Amino acid sequence: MRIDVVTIFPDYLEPLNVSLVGKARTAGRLDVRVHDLRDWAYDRHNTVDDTPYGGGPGMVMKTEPWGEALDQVLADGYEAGARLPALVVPTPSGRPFTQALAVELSERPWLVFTPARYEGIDSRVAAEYATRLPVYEVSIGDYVLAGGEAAVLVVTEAVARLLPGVLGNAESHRDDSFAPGPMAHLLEGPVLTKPPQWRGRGIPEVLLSGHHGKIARWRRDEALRRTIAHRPDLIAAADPAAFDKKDREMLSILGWLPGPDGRFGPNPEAMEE
Ligand code: JB8
Repeated sequence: MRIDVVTIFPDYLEPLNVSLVGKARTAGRLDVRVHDLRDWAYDRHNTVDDTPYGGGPGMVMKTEPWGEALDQVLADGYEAGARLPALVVPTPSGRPFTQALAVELSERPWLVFTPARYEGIDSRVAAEYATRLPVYEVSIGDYVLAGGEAAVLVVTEAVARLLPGVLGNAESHRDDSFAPGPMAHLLEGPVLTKPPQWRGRGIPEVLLSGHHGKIARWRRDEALRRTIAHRPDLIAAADPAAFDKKDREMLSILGWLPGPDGRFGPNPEAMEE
């Protein structure tokens, strides 16, 4: 996969040289190019922003530097043999970035990221390139950053670990929370390692038993408990067929029952104070 990033803070993308993404690059699975947007701002001050039409606070990134930068980055990529580019535009008003979208992006050969600063990029830029390329406007969550660079790091890491040959067989994607599979609707429960006693805290007996069936059941119950506590929306949205008899017993203990449509929700009886 090829990734281009156009930014006014190229240094912000240094973490792409480290850890899993850095290794994917040195292993030849990922070709990352970071570009300085100001290289395409031709006035004396390399201006990339201006005041918003219609008034209001803040500044908006100008069309021309982005247009010149993207035309050049796309032309250079094509020249190097890259094909089927997709634009990825981080913005708090984008579609939510999910594991499903990470999988979709990981199947593309070439991603061009356009992280903005200020109040974002003049909307005509995305509209213009959307006539030629797939454009993904994505939000990594319901909070406000000062710019899109951190979102590029997030999306790139989520995508890179899905590329063939990057993770290795030991860490399969099958058991990832949010990936299709048995953990699709569940958060992971607790994880524990040695020493067996730490500051008076031990290890649940079942994990030392060697009984694989009981261990799997314990993990599943703890996953259900954590999901009800932190992300009840995941249980409420899940196809009830995802929950077996033992899951249903645990959900009932946690005060969750199937409603008229079969989906699980909090038992109003059990919800008193
Ligand atoms: C200017 O919160 B965010 C985000 C915030 C931003 C820009 C991009 C993304 C650009 N502010 O995901």
